[in-house]
Amino acid sequence: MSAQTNSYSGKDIQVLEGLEAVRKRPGMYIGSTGPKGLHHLVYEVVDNAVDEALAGYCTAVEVVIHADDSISVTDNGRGIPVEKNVKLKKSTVEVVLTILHAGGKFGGEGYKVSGGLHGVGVSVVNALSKELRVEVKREGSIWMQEYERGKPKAPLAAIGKSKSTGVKITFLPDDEIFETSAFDYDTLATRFRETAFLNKNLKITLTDERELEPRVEEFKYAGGIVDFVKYINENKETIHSKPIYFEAEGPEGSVEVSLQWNMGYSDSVLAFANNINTHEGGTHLDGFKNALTRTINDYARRQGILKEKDDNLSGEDIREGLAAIISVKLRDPQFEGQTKTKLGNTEMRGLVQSIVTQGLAEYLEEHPKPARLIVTKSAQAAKARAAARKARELTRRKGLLESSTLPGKLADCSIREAALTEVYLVEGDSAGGSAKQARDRSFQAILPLRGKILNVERAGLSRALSSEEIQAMITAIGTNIGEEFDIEQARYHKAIIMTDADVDGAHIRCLILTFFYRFMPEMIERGYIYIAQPPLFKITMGKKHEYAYNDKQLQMALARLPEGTKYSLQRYKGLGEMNPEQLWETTMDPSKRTLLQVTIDDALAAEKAFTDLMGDQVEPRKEFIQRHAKDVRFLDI
Ligand code: 0RA
Repeated sequence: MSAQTNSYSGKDIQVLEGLEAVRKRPGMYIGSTGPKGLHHLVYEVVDNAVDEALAGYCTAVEVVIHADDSISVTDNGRGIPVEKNVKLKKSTVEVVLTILHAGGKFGGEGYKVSGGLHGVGVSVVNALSKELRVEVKREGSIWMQEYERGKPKAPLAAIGKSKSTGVKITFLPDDEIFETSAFDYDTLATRFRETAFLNKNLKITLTDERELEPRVEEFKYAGGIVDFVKYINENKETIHSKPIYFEAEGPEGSVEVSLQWNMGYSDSVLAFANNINTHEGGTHLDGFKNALTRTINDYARRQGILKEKDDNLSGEDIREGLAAIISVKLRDPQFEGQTKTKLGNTEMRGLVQSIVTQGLAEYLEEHPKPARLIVTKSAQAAKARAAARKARELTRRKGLLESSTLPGKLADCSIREAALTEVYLVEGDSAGGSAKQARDRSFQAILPLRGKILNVERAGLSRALSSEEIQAMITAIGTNIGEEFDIEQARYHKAIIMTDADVDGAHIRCLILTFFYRFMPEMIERGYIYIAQPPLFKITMGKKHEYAYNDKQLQMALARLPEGTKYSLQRYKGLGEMNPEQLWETTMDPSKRTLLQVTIDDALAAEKAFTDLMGDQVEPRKEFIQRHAKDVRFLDI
């Protein structure tokens, strides 16, 4: 991205709204006050730094999760202007941090929304933080100001000298606002990895100081979205060794596309607009799909691989096994759709379509070997799809997927109102048995799943459907799948995955998430999928007891004990070790339990972890186990 040369001063900031509204209705600004909203605070600040990178001024962003779950974000951008805003009689820094939408980037210059749920601005983060400290390096000095729940403690003041520029924002989310304070390392890492892929050469580091030994990861990709595609196809057998890449810039904005086919059955086509993952698609994705289908069919006919009498290959067949990233940047993105993640700008359809048509046609001409493989694979996919359709019709005729024949293993609940009910997908029959005894049968259903359910990624659709466990899940949930999927038929609005806290459990959780991601993505998009959080430890002190859900909680609980107190410690290796009362009390009672709501990004990460595990290579499997080493200590070796 080329640097913008316009200068900027305090008076340009427009004044829109105060912060009271944000504290009153936080959900309106950050979506929720649960874990999702909590993490959005970090994204909002990081996205401001990424905006600086997009404008050509920032090369590095550092994110630190501190021991108390406060967050620091440091960048080396231009810094926030420090001079007094004449009208408002305060520094521009204070204006940016206390007035809604005062990002100062609405002049029509640059790409203004790089991300953030609603691109609401750092003032929202300030409003929802118990404490916030901003440090700005600019004009030769270091400037500092502190806030409490959005209110400045004192005006901006110089506290030292510096020749460089940049911003450091440290904030502690307000526990009066948020239901939870714990940041999830993997959620943040996944997001920053994605941001780094989308912004070639931008370095993002993530440090977790909550561990005894701080964990640090650096995300920086010289290949940008080409590296993203390689990452998706890592550990998969690919059809051509190098991802295809093309880019173009026009008055409409800029487009980058990278794609590579693998030997698998499913596609991973991700479209972004100004770094926002447009889950609902939109004009850029339409343009891509149109061009892909047309270009491959044209080529297949010209080469005589498709005969005159043959039907065209369908888009779906062509996209089988395709990993692709489409990233567009535009000045005034219009986000539409239920979750505001569908790009509406019509000019993008034509731009993407013409670039992909031209780039792909050229690639096919110049690379006849992979070109032929790609077309042959699509033709095979078409055949397999026809066979799968037949298999599905057969299965349906047998009534296997109808909700009228609920699986025998399902212990259903008595209430029929889906919005009020939940189903626990439980690993293993013994834990399933405990869960059945523990549950509140009026609204909680239990479906025990035996061992490892079928690998839906590798098995084609028709084989997956012949798995008893998969059939049980589909019929219990009631929505059907694929083209027949109907969210209105969902029998529960919560499907809660409950697995052991060990490597096998993590593996099975990945499998179930992959299943939802591939067969029922809308269940995830609607927020219907959750992960149960069983405790890892029970601390018993005489007649009293307490549970700990992670190492940190255990340490804190032990530290709280009065000196000399005798206690015993039980480590849970699996759900089966808890009796029904314990299971209810710790994991199933809605008034006490914590559930993690699954996002599409989580599912994507799960699928990735999953292919790593299932691949033929040993290295990624070893890595997964090392990453889950905490759980591995429970393995009986
Ligand atoms: C207002 C105006 C300008 C930059 C920023 C705000 C800014 C905000 C944040 C938040 C985190 N890091 C940031 N870096 C910059 C433009 C400054 C100019 O024109 O010099």
